[in-house]
Amino acid sequence: MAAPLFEDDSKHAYPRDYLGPGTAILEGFALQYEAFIQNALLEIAGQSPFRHMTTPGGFRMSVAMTNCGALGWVTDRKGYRYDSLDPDTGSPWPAMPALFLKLAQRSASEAGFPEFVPEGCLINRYEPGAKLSLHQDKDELDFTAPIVSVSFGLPAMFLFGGDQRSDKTVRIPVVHGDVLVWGGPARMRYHGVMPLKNGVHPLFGGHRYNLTFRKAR
Ligand code: MD3
Ligand code: FE
Repeated sequence: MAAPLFEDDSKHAYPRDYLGPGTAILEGFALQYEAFIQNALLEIAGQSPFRHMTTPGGFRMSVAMTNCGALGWVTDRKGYRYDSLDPDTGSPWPAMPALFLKLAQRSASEAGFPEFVPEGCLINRYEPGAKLSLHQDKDELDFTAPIVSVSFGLPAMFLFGGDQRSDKTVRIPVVHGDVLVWGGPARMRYHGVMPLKNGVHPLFGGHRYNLTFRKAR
């Protein structure tokens, strides 16, 4: 870890490529969008409510999900895939708000991916105890595009591994307003989220929200 520029930078300012080539941790980068995003999430969930999907193996996911944009990520007994329709409503997913796209593209540019055009945004809602086991994101057809991850609400501990499930993992604390970008050589790295701890966030209450912007095809 590089020396901090200022005394009180010690908890912040990760150096470039801290987690390896193709990664970027943009601390607080989404803070200026918090009010807009809070409102947008209410509108999106009003059209396509958060739901606990089922894995192909038959397990109920502890994380509740919805999507916005042209393509949404879904899972059920038939498998993982992207779909232009919400299976619960039979309608297209809510449109991606212009500011979501702007935030995603600004983030990707900061991380060295200026061409990024996401087609969908998967929205994960964590309640205390909810977690995401170590996995790779491999349901997209284009691995040259990065994934942009934006976190709001309660803090979480992120697990970041290598290209093999058995590679050692590091823990990265992620808080309200943080943006993480994974592309290029980092795109297929295993990752997960530790069980969420209890708490109350002033804006988002007892939940954590994570938005992942993806180019699906
Ligand atoms: C590292 N969500 O929805 S994205 C997911 O906090 C997911 O809910 C996380 O993992 C969450 O699939 C945050 C983190 C992420 C996404 C893609 C990656 C990390 C990645 C691709 C390669 C390496
Ligand atoms: Fe993932």
